[in-house]
Amino acid sequence: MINTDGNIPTDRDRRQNLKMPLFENKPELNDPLYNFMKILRPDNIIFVDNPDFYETELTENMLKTGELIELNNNYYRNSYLYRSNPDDVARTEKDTYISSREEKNAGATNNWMEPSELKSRILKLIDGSMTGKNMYIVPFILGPANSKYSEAGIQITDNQYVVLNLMKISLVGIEAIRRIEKEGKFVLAVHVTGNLDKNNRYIAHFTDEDLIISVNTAYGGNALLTKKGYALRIASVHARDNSRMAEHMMALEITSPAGQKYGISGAFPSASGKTNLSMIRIPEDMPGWNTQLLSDDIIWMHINNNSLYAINPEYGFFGVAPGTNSKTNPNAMKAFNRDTVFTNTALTEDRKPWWYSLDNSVDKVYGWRGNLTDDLKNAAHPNSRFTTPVKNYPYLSDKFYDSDGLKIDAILFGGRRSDLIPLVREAKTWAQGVLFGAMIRAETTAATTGRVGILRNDPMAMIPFCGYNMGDYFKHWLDMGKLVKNRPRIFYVNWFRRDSDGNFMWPGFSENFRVIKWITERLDGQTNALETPVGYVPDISTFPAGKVDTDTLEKLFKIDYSGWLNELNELIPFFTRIGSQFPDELWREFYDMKGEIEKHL
Ligand code: OXD
Ligand code: MN
Repeated sequence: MINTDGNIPTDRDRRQNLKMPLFENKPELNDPLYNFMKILRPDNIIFVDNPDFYETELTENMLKTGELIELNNNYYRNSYLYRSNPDDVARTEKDTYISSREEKNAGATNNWMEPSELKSRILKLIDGSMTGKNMYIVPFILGPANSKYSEAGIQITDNQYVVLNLMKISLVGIEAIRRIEKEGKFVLAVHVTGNLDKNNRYIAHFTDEDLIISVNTAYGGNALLTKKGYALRIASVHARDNSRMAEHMMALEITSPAGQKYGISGAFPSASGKTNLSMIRIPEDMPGWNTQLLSDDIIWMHINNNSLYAINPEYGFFGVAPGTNSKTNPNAMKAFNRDTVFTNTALTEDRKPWWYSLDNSVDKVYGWRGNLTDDLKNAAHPNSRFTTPVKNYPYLSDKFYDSDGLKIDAILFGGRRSDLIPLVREAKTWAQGVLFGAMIRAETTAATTGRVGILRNDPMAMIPFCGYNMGDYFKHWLDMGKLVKNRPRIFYVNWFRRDSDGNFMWPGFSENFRVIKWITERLDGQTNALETPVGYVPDISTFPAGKVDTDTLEKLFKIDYSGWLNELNELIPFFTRIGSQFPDELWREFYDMKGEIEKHL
């Protein structure tokens, strides 16, 4: 079946029978692909060298089988709805493994299994699993095509939905093969749909071998392996070893009315407003300001000219649909009205994708499982998604295509917290900023399976995504601060404070830009802040608060010392669990902060 001579087919007639080798100049690069072909035994091998061609082809196939539903072309051009298996709708962290050779390199916050044990379990599940099916070989580049900071890899999969989504979120095509040949190495990501058995699901990262295998799931975060699997878990290991950073962050370029530019990045746990912030619209009373998106979810940072620069390893959004509307994120709506695959949203009778907060002018819709329903609140799945190419976004930074990327001046951390955490505060030093990131605890949402609304420790929003020991990761952050001369300043924001009646105290969305403006003033040394044990907080007399009254502002910036002491005490067991690799320097920062808080009690 596998023909080992001949060339790569690139046209329609030859596509169904890929002739190996894929790599002619470095034949040894073919070996891992051969190995998996022998195990998986597909009927056909399809090399996705030309995404435009395959986009049309796969869409046609999936419309014929009913897997895709064509949306109303008057409102959503070239866009489709896909309904997943109801047991496969979110990331499953219990099935996600960091299988490093040594257990201590995975650390206490990751699932670990010895690599040969994990492989033998997986091999039993995937042996012969592509017989009767096509195997798609999808080569990709993560990052700008011309950047030395980008990396290339190959995903293999038997799933057309996965290929279609990969082509929207990653730079797929033949150029990746050329890059891999030049670099002599690549990350291999193997995806097998299997029978979607949720009791035998694995998303396994062999971090010492640049190998990912995902089986019995087709959900985006588990199966689009260019995203969380490679761009975060594997890339965080590469970053650790190369004085770089791979972070679960949005990034945005801001231009002031005077033409001054600022690069801002931000890490927030899943579904805590990261996408909305990356696409923020400026309030109407702030003419002259501009924002342009670099990334909505992931960045890779490197040192350049003594500063930190960020590139975006992705080429598309895989965003949460519910909550998006013309008030919360009008810019996303401009991007996903074409070329988009919606997954598990509801559908209106006139074939538009739908979720409760989008519009309330309907009485019934088709729910995410296909049934006509008037239970509107539950009609879309809470983790339903849109997959849209970044190039559709109207306000994309030109740094997106730049080989060096965007210079980062400020890093934001944050999370959804209804009490205690001020609207914004600034770390006094880089090390204190690292502690800010390590201290993130946020209320959980629907992006992963499990309970919603409980507090979860999620340092740098990386708990589900760090490919190595969290203690070593903190150390890496501290070390990076020592290597970069012009360090970005670090801030912590919380848009989600509520009053005693449960109402939000800060209006959020566009209004968050006022906080960003304050941050730019801090970067320029234009505004004073008050020093507290938990960082600098704004002086409310000069804070650009918009319509929020002074009383509320005072509450938003008040430091509740006994609440903070409690917060720190609750962090101790979590930090302790990380174990001996938790850096002493970070413990010192922590106890300094605790000591300062105690002085106020
Ligand atoms: C995502 C996530 O899908 O963080 O981006 O869960
Ligand atoms: Mn994310």
